[in-house]
Amino acid sequence: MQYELTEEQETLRRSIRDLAQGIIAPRAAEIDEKAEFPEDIWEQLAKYGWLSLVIPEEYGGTGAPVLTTCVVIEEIAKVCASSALILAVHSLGSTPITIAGSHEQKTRYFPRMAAGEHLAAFALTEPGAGSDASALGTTAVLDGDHYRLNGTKCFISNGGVAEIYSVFAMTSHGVGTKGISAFIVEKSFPGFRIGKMEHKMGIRGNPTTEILFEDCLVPRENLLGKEGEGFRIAMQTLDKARPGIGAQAVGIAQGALDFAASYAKQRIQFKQPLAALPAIQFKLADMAMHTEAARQLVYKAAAMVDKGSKEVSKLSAMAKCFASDTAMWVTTEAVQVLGGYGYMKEYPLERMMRDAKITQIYEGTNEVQRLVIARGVLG
Ligand code: COS
Repeated sequence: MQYELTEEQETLRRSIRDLAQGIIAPRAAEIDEKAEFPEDIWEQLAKYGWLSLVIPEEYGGTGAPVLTTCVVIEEIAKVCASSALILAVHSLGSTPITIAGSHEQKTRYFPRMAAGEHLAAFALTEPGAGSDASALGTTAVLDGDHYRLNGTKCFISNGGVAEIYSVFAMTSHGVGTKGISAFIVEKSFPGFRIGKMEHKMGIRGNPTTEILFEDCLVPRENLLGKEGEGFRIAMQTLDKARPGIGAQAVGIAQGALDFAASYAKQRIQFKQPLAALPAIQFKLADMAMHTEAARQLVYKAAAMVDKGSKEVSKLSAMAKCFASDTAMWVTTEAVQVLGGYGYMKEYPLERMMRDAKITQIYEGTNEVQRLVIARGVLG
């Protein structure tokens, strides 16, 4: 079964493509070079409603299907993976509230997130809890009307620029993952501090930071769901969000393929365009084949999330893993098509190759994805 987009999704694709090509593409190299968060692009995404896609309609959002969000992320990532992350992480950070938030919590937080005024982030990872997401050291102790949070989160995308954080912390010990709870934490809460800013290989236009909780006071009403439900909320969130990273990877791969193909038509070697050489044609053909296969898997996983399929953990993991491995391979091949020029910062391919690498690592390493897929296969 092929995942064809609806007329509306195709229209949205054309519309975000115009914004991506016209406004984001010319900024991409500079954003990477300066490692600056593109406030101007955040503004554009907010102004034209792209950040509302991931917020339910009844709370001021568009409530778009995950598949639509994937198409939008893909188009932005074709030209700038960092800019695509603004939406991908807004989606990741808001999903725990969509899944487990009460009507009051949604009424309070969603309208400004839909307007793009408040960005969201997802704070699960810690220095000692990466792939082993249940080994959290951050604690949350109930103290009157507040929980008191202490601990350190790391590698938080949208760190510092987000206003709202979905945070996971231990509320009881000795009961494994059942001791983890989820909270909505505002940047302005007392005891919340942004720590070290990371210097990264790629996605340099998105701030990746530590978050420190130093007796951070979180109102009791900001607990998401019930105590002990945090791990399930985190895993369900990742199931829904991973196709978005797959979409980012597909966008990076397509952007690299498009650039390499157009270069190959112009670059003359051996008295003919590179594109006339079978060695280059075969490379481009393989790159196109893998990219299209990854796109179909991402669209299928997204459609399955939208349908609420039971297979969603396995399919989301497949989509994220396959698409990110594809992006890494395609961008490496694209650099090769350009030869020495591909290695130079004057061309966008070395940036795309660096950006592709993180898609194999974040939102669960591809080793974790293979573990999840194997569990799905073996039952
Ligand atoms: N949906 C709902 N519940 C889930 C779930 C899912 N996708 N995955 C696991 N659970 C539940 C299990 O059913 C189990 O519940 P019970 O105790 O009631 O049976 C509980 O959660 C623990 O599950 P499990 O035993 O599988 O946990 P593990 O510690 O083995 O962890 C992995 C499994 C490795 C898959 C998990 O830690 C993980 O996804 N790690 C990567 C984290 C990640 O992606 N980090 C990226 C940073 S966030 S950008």
